[in-house]
Amino acid sequence: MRGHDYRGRDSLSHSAPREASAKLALKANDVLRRNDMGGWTKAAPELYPHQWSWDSAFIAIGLAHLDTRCAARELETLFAHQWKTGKVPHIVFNEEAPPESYFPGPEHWACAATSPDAPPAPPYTSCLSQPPVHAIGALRIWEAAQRGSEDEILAANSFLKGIYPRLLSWHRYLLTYRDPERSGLVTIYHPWGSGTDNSPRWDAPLEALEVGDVGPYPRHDLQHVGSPSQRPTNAEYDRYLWLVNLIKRAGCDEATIYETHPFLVKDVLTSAILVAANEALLEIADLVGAPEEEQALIAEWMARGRQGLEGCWDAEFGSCLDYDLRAGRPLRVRTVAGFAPLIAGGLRRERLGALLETFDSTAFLGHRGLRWPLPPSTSPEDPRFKPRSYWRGPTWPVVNWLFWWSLLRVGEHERAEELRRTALDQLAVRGFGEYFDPFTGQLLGSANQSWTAAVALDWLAYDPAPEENLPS
Ligand code: 2M8
Repeated sequence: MRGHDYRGRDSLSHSAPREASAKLALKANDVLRRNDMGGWTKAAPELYPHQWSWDSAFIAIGLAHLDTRCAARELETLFAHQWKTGKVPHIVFNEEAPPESYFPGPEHWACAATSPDAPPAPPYTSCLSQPPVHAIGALRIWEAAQRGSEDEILAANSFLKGIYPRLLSWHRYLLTYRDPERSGLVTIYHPWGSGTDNSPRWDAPLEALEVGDVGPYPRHDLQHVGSPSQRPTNAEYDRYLWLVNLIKRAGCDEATIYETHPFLVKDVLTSAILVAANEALLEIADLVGAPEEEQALIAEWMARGRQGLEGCWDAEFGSCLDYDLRAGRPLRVRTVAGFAPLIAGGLRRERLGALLETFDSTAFLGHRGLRWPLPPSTSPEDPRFKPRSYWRGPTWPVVNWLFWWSLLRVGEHERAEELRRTALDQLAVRGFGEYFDPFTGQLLGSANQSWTAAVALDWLAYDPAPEENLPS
C-alpha cells in the first residue's frame, strides 16, 4: 500500500496548471482552517457542528499535507472517545454547539446514561459507528511525516505507536461484536452507521419496520440546505429515530441489539473499507513492531473480509450486494457500494474486469447524462435513483477519493488519474460541496464541507508521474 508518490508540500500543483491548483489548495486549506475547532474539525460549518468519525479520518488524510501533528491530533481526539468495547462513536458532540444546531444531539442519545461502555463524561457521543477509514488516515500521516523534519518523523512514530492499539481494538470490535457469525462482513443496525444514510440500499429493511411513536422532533438540518429534497424525508427520519429508540431500549448492548433489533444488515461497503483499513493496520503493526500473533490475526481478518465479499457477488448486476439478516435475503439495489470488492482489493483478474465493466457501463460512469464522469451514489438506471437527494444519486467527493485510491492499489493507474483530474475539475468549478447533482453538477447539501476540502488536498499533493519514473 505504501509508496504512492506525493510531492513536497510547497508544490501542490502538478498536473493541473500550476496556478489554478495552487489556488484550489489554498481554498481547501482555508475551509479546513475555518472548520478547525482546536484539536478536531467540524464536518461542516453549520449543518454538521460536531466531530464525525469517518469525516475525521478523511480530514486527517488532507491535514497530513499541511501539518502532520495537527492531522494526528484529529484522530487522537476522536479515539479519546472510544467506547470500552472498542467502538469508535459515529459522532463526538461539540459541547459548545447550541442544542438547536443539530438533531439528534447528546441529550437525545444520552449514551452515558444508557450504556456502561460509553465514555461517562462529556463530550458525549452517539451510540453508532461509521466506516473504519481511520487506519488508512493514520498510515497516511506517518507517510507524510517521512517527507518532513526529523522532529516530525519522531512525532509521527510516537503517534503511530500510541494509536496502533486503539485501532486494533476498533477493528477487533467490528470483527467480533459486529460479526458474531465470523462471516467477514460487518453488520450495521442503523443506516447512519453505514455513512450512506438514505441510500436505497436500506429501503427494504426500513420499509419492513413497524414504526412506533417517535413524538414531534425538529429538522434543524433543513435550515442549512437549499431545499428539503436534498435531505432524507420525514418518513425516513421517523424510521431513523425509531431505530435510535430501540437501540437505547437495548441499553446499546451489542448482544441485545443482535437478538432483538429489527434492522440488521451486512454492509458490503463498510466491510470492504475494513479490509483496506486492515491492510493499512498490518503495515502499521509492522512499523511499530507489534507481535507476530497480532500481525497474523490482522492478515486473517483481511482474508475473511475478502472471502465474505466474494459471497455477496451478484453476477447479474456485476457488483456485490448487501445482505438483510432479518429478511434473509440480499438487497438488490444498484449503488456505489456494489463496487466494494474494488476497495477491499486482492481481486482475481476476472473479478476486477467484471467490476470495471460495470463501473464504465451506462449504469454508472458511462451514463450519457452525467455532467462529469464521476460515479453517482445510486445508479441512474435504478428505479430509486434521485439526482438531488443525498445518497440516492448525487456524486460524493469522498466516494470518488475511495475509488481513486482503490484503483491505484489495484494497478489501474490511468483510470485513477482520469478520476482524480475529473474530481478536481468538479471542485474547481463548483467549490467544496458535500455532494453534487450528477446531471447538472450543482453543489448540494453543505458548502465548505471539511472532508471534501481534505480529499482535494490529497489529490492536489499527488504526483502521478514522479520524476524518477520519467525517461531522461
Ligand atoms: C451525514 O450523516 C449525518 C448523520 O450521521 C446526518 O445526515 O445528519 C452522512 O453523509 C455521513 O456519512 C457523514 O459522516 C455526516 C457528516 O458529514 O453527514
